[in-house]
Amino acid sequence: MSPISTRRHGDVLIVTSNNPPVNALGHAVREGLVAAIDQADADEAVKAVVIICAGNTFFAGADITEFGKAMQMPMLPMVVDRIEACTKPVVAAIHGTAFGGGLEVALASHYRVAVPSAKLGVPEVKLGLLPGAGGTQRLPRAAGVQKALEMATSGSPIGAKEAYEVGLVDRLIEGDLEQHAVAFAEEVRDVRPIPKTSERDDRIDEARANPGLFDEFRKAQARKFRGFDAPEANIKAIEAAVAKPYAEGVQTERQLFMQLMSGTQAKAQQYFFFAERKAAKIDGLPEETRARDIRKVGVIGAGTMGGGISMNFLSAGIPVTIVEQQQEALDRGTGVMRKNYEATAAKGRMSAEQVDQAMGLLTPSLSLDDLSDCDLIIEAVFENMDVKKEVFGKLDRIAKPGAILASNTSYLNVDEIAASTSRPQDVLGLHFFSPANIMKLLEIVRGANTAPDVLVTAMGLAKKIRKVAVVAGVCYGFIGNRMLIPRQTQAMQLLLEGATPEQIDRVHVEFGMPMGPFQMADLAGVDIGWHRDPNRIENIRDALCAIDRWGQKKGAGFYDYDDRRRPSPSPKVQEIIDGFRANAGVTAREISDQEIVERTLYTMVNEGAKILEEGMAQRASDIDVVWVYGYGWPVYRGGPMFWADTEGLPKIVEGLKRQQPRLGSDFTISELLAGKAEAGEKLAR
Ligand code: 3H9
Repeated sequence: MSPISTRRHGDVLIVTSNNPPVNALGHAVREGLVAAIDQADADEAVKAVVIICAGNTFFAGADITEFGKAMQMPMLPMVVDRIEACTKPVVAAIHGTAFGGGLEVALASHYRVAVPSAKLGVPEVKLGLLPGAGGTQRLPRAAGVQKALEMATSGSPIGAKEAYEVGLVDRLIEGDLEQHAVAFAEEVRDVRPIPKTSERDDRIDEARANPGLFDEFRKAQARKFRGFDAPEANIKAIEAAVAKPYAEGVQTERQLFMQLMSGTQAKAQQYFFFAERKAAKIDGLPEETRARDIRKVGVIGAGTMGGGISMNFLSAGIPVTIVEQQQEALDRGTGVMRKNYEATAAKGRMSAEQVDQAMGLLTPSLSLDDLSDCDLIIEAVFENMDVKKEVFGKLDRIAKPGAILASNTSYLNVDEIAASTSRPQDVLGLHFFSPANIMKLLEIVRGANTAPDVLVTAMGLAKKIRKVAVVAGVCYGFIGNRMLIPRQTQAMQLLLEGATPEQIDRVHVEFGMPMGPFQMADLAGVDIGWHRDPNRIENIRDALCAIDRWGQKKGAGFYDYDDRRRPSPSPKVQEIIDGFRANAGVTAREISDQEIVERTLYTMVNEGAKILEEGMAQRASDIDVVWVYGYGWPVYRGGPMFWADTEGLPKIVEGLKRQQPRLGSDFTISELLAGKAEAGEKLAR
């Protein structure tokens, strides 16, 4: 049965799409839309058309699952042109998310009405693409060039109210959408000529009067777009809308679309779209598993981590009791939380009332006993097994039956922590990344005894607090930090052999990481995990910490910093490195950028493969989600596992073998990786 149905209301033809879950514009939908418009044209009794969608949303875009397969006619550009060519006025009635191809359908319609909660956007750039069904040509004509540039290059949607203000939506509808859309269609049924977005030039003329617009936009966004192909292609296509007649602009759009579609970046970004959604699925749980009710959360520790974790729940409207040992630390912690909220408000992203509302849900306390009514308790205390065990032992006595007990440990054994309670089935790891109120990633650490409903609850809660969660098994450092270890080890070793912090960081930044290992150490704090004994100097890091070079916060770390926190290479650090090299009897040699890639990135891939082979990640794509959201791995490279596939697994294995003598006696090549390379298989696909 076709997902498109038609019925008449007076002289208006109502065309309804019913293609759950998101009314993607798959083949049957496209075919049905063309047939419906043909029907409207052929039937004299029809004077106007309303296109509307059943379910949660207006068309959320082209059907991404069809990408890369043989194209089936009619293609979307033909469908939208057919809609615009209809001889009866067509009204798009929008609710939910009119995204990508969906917005292109709406733009080709002659009028657009929307409910106030609707969102309109062109997220193609996030899939490494551009709106390829006339969107780059019609959007600037309807919304103006500046707005079109912003929407197309960010992929972020705008709300219906803003869409109305910029001229993208003709009327906001309160009440029943279909009923009002039909009434609107009746109002405009006789208006001639029928307004076609492709024929509008008023907004284009505005832009022509401002020729510097595109280069200014490029310059202002250069940092954000670094490494990505799609934003520039979007800009070029919109530039063509201004510089060329409509039909030629469409051709430019087509060429750029095909170029992007055949590139690796689009494949990586589309892979990642599904990777992110797959991560939410937990393998091996009984289907009937239901989540526990979480109405109140307890957080132990009001430091940076505990405060950040608490803010997630407060922002989602969930009350939090936060516990510290000393009044002063408690006051400091809650003060920082309020300040963070106020900073968000100052940027206009929150109102003063919302700040008060969120903080109003917070109960500061000095006693763990106050956590007895919490449904979930998250411990964010000092990273030390004895301390954690003591806390969990106490919680076991205090927490109500069925409460979930979580540790925010970054490395420690969650099973050992669970064993200090009488209810290991209620215990799991919830590893937030710093700053915890901002970073999207959450590692859910599944202990040997963690109950299925505890996992399901954690996954549901992650969605509620707008995190992307990935399930990890119990191993040192879980997924993300475990893979960081070989990278850090090799980066330090490379310093001894002759590379500089600047060279290693540059290779990582050129690869697309937001920063390299030493820039990251300086930002996070070189002293994290340091033994705090300035007389015990066993490695380069100890030496830096001993002289107070703790990173940006001290104005010096692996780099020197000026008063505006701009880094420069440090002669002092080089002296320290040279000293360690001399002591180790190593002669400095020229290190190639490729060697840095092989020793710091290939070894990460190898560790990822071991994580997979040990079952510590459910799937390769989960590892990629961790690295993109937790550490800024460039999404246009898909993540370390996807990237390894694009490099070619045999090349990775060869590189590792070549470097093996330098990788330390503990280093072994993952059997899974070697096996897949040998068999011509891939890790992530
Ligand atoms: C495009 O339009 C190109 C054109 O310009 C040119 C063509 C020539 N296709 O996210 P959710 C699935 S490019 C296929 O969990 P939510 C999704 O995988 C497209 N499937 O729900 C999931 O499946 P499952 C431009 C899709 O409520 C299920 O739907 N459009 C598509 O949190 C539910 O998704 C976009 O990029 C799709 N287009 O969010 C929009 N979209 O249940 C992409 C979703 O098996 N989509 N699915 O895991 C979104 O942003 C969100 O899905 C949306 C709903 C906001 C719509």
